[in-house]
Order: sequence, then structure tokens, then C-alpha cells
Amino acid sequence: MVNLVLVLGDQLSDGLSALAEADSATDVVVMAEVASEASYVPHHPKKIAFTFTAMRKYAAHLQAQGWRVAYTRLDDADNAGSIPAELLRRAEEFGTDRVLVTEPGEWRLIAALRELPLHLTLLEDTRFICTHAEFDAWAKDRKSLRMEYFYREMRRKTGLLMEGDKPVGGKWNFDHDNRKPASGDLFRKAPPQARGDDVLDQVLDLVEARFPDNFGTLRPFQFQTDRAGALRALDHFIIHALPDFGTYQDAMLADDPYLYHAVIGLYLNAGLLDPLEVCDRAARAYADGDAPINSVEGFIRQIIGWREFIRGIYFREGPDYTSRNTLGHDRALPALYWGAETRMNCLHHAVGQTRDLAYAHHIQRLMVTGNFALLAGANPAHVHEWYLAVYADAYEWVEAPNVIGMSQFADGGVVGSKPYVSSGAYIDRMSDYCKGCHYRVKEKTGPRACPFNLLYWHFLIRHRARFSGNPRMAQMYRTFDRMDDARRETVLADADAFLQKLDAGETV
Ligand code: FAD
Ligand code: DLZ
Ligand code: SF4
Repeated sequence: MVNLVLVLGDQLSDGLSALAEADSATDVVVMAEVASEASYVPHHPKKIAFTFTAMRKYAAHLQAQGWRVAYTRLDDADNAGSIPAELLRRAEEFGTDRVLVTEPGEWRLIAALRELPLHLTLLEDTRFICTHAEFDAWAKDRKSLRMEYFYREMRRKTGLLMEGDKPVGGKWNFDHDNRKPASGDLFRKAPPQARGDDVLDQVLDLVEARFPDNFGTLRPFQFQTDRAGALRALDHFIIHALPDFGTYQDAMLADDPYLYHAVIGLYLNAGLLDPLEVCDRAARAYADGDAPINSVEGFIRQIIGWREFIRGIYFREGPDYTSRNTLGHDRALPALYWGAETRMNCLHHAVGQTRDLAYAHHIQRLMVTGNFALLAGANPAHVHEWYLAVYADAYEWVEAPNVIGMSQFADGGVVGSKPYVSSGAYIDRMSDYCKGCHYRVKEKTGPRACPFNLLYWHFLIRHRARFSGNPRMAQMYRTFDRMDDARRETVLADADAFLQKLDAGETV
């Protein structure tokens, strides 16, 4: 009997396990642009356009390789509207009940597929370095899961930056040499821009017509949409940005959205690039003397360390992970996240860039938008929905542990041992945002005090019982306790007043 081979929008890889298991002479690849995937959160129009264009081009690539592809476009009259419904339709059309699929990256879709009255073979996603079984074996019996130790295992497993069983350069981690602020006057070459073509143009028109109200700017569309383009983006990064990646990894500049970041997360997550090929390219740049160890090690750690660790957590923690709310935060996500005006220059830039590019780099996500949502006590489910919607690289397996865990501490410390909170001083040190801000980063109280300064203490005091015993946070509590009573009261009262304005929908 014919197999239907389901290929999802983030499974655009020739090495996909479902394709490897199938026979191109007899089986049928099923791909579908469906309303349910395109609207279960209000995705950024660029994310939808990237996905549909890359899917259409990948379908053509499979056909050129001899596969029979049953492809459904969003505007096809007989589109059944969801992945499960499309599978049922195709099963009837091809007279089969057999489906091969590589495990999807979201519990939601895994559950929906399992409920189908079809004979489903769910295959492991071999595009990752660490299997579920390996992650669970590593995690089992550990009191806490820390990325650094997991990362060392991945270095050993892959042999990346290893000399025998020792790390190259004598250290596993060179972060000590990183984290410098960047300067605005250096010329940095932006990643390669999309080359227009008929497929992309058609999809852009479709997305414009079907998703006119989604938050985000569709044109100009800058992303690559096929493997050749993704490889060009990787080349660009290795040559132009990798050498300084480590040093300026945490820096933020108002006029430079990318700095020395790779801007390849969306290509990796959609399957257009393979994590090991990317790391091999970086390791080769080090071996050839083209990039220093602090950058190459830092970059490889993000991919074989953080990316794999985060995925391990998502599948280990289970489907309820996205509804966790350990800190009991319940404030609605402030309207400024969806584009309402704000006087906070850092948020104005981080959100504005997100709206225009469907991209922000890690520190903007963690220490600006994430930090503010956490300090303000935003409901983590709302925060999760926002991140899943607005970034072109967002899929739940990678977004949720970063948001629910790393950024919002809503998982109670599974991903991180302490919450990532900071006052305005951190943002001032790592960016040029504060110079152009309505608020004053050095002011701790009063109407012009930086809101991060006010909310930082408010957060710590709200959660004193939980965090004051954490050795990594004790110093913060000592600092607060050393303030005189009047100052402590003013800080907290000013923070309350700020939160009231936020809740009232006033521009803050
Ligand atoms: P670079 O900074 O150049 O890093 C290179 C690569 O390392 C990335 O492409 C990515 O594949 C990997 N990487 C780096 N950090 C992480 C991490 N913490 N977790 C997983 N992979 C990592 N990443 C996503 O891919 N999808 C998301 O939806 C996502 N949501 C995030 C939400 C928050 C609140 C935070 C703090 C981080 C999130 N990240 C997410 C991780 C990281 O911010 C992005 O991977 C990165 O910004 C993508 O841009 P880049 O390709 O330029 O990355
Ligand atoms: C992100 C996305 C979007 C916007 N649309 C589709 C789609 O129409 N069809 C499809 O197969 N995949 C899409 N995707 C990617 C899926 O949402 C992704 O495969 C699941 O969330 C699992 O990670
Ligand atoms: Fe952001 Fe505060 Fe700096 Fe303004 S002063 S940019 S709100 S950190």
C-alpha cells in the first residue's frame, strides 16, 4: 500500500527521517499550507511568507528529485484547513491509510496526528544531535539540569573543538572574553537580502491579502527561502560576522539589528541548514585561522549546547509546560508589545525591529522584551504567545523553554537557576538605547526614573520569599535592605504607580 509521507513546513530537509523511510517510486509526499497552522497564533506576516515560499520551493525540489508531491496551497478550493484534515483527504484520494511522519516540533500537532484514524508511523527527528533517549539518560538522577554540563557531552559526542578528550584551547567555555558593548561607528555588512522571484512574489501577495491585520511588516521581505539562499546566509556570517560574534554577542545598538549575529535560526529550524554542517563551517574557520576561539566556541555552544538542551527540556517536560506560571504572574501583556507607542527607547527599538524584521537577537529577546515582561509580572502564557507569533524562527519546541523557562522563570527553575532580571544599568552598559530615552537610566525614583529601575525592586520584593535564599541573588536583597526606609517606600510606590499607568493603557 502507498505511504503518505507528511512533510511539515519546518521539515524541509533532504535527510528527513520520513523521506529516508519512504520509496520515491511508490509513495506520495503530502505538503499543505493550512489555515490552522497559519493562525493558531497571529504569526508575523514575514514568518508565514517565509514558511509558504520555502515549502513551495522545497516541494518543487522534491519533484525534481523524482518524488510525487501532493501539495495544497492555502487558496486551493479543496483545502481542508488543517494538517490532520489534509491527511484524511489525501488518504482517501490515494486509497491508503498509511502515513509516515517525522516527529513534529509541537505537542499540539503530535497529539492531533495521533488521534487520526490512520496507521501512523512517527519517526525520530534525526536532524538533532541528541536523541530523546540520550537527553533523558543524561537528565535522569540530576538534581538540576545545567546547559554547561550537557554541552560538554555534546562536544564529546560530536568531536567539535576537541583534541582527544580535551577541549581545544584548554577550556570548555570562553565567555569570559565576550560580552563587550559594540560601537555604532563600525561598518557591518548586513546579511544578504532576498532575491525576488515569482514564487516569493505570489506568496507575498497571498499573505498580504489573507493576513492583513497581523502584527508585522511584510515588505520589504529580506529572508532567504531555499537551501541555496540559506547557504549564502551562512557563508556571509562565517566570513563577515563570526570573527566578532563572541566579543559582541550581548551588545545592542539602535541602528543595527543584527550586529555580529548569524541570523540563521529560521533556516536551521525550517530544515534548510543542518546544525552539524553549520558548526563544522565555524570549526573550520577556527582551524584556518579566520576566526578566534572565543567566537567559534561561543557560536558552537549556542547550537550544540543551547539549541539541543532547550529541545531536550521541551520534550522531557511534556505538553503542560507552556501553561506553567510558578510566579503567579497575571498581568495582560502590555499593548506596546503589539506596537502601541512607548517612551522606553529600548522597548521601542526591540519591538519596532521585531515588527519590521521578524527578528531580534538573543539579548534583545532576553534582557529587553523578556526582562520587562517578567519585571512587570505579565502572564507567561501571553508572553509565550507573543514570542511564538512574532519571530520567524519561532516553533514551540525552541520558543517555549526560552520564554516560559529562561526568560519568564515560569517553570520554577528547570531551565535557569535564577530569573534573568536587571535594572536599566545592564541595558545602558550593553547598548546605546538609554542616550535617546525619555527616561533617565541613572534615576532610581521620580517620574523620569527608568521603569526598569523601579520594576526591578518591585519584582524582587514581590518574590522575596522565593528568591532571597538563592545565593546568586542574596546580594541584590542586601542592596535593597541597605536603602533607608523612605527610599524603599518611594521606589515601590513609584513602581506601583507605573504599573497602574500600564494597566490603564496609558503610554509609558
Ligand atoms: P545567533 O545569536 O547568531 O546564534 C546562532 C544560533 O544558535 C541560532 O541561530 C540558534 O539556532 C542557536 N541559539 C542561540 N541561542 C539559543 C537558545 N537560547 N535556544 C536555542 N537556540 C539557540 N530561538 C529560536 O530558534 N526560536 C525561538 O522562538 C526563540 N525564542 C527565544 C525567546 C527568548 C525569550 C529568548 C531569550 C531566546 C529565544 N531564542 C529562540 C534563542 C535565540 O534568541 C535565537 O535562536 C537567536 O536570536 C536567533 O538569531 P541568530 O540566528 O542570529 O542567532
Ligand atoms: C509555521 C507554519 C505555518 C505558518 N504554516 C504552516 C503550514 O501551513 N503548513 C505546515 O506544514 N507547516 C506550517 N508551519 C510550520 C508548523 O507550524 C510546524 O511544523 C509545527 O508547528 C511543528 O513544529
Ligand atoms: Fe530602556 Fe530605561 Fe534605558 Fe530608557 S533609560 S532605554 S527605559 S533602560
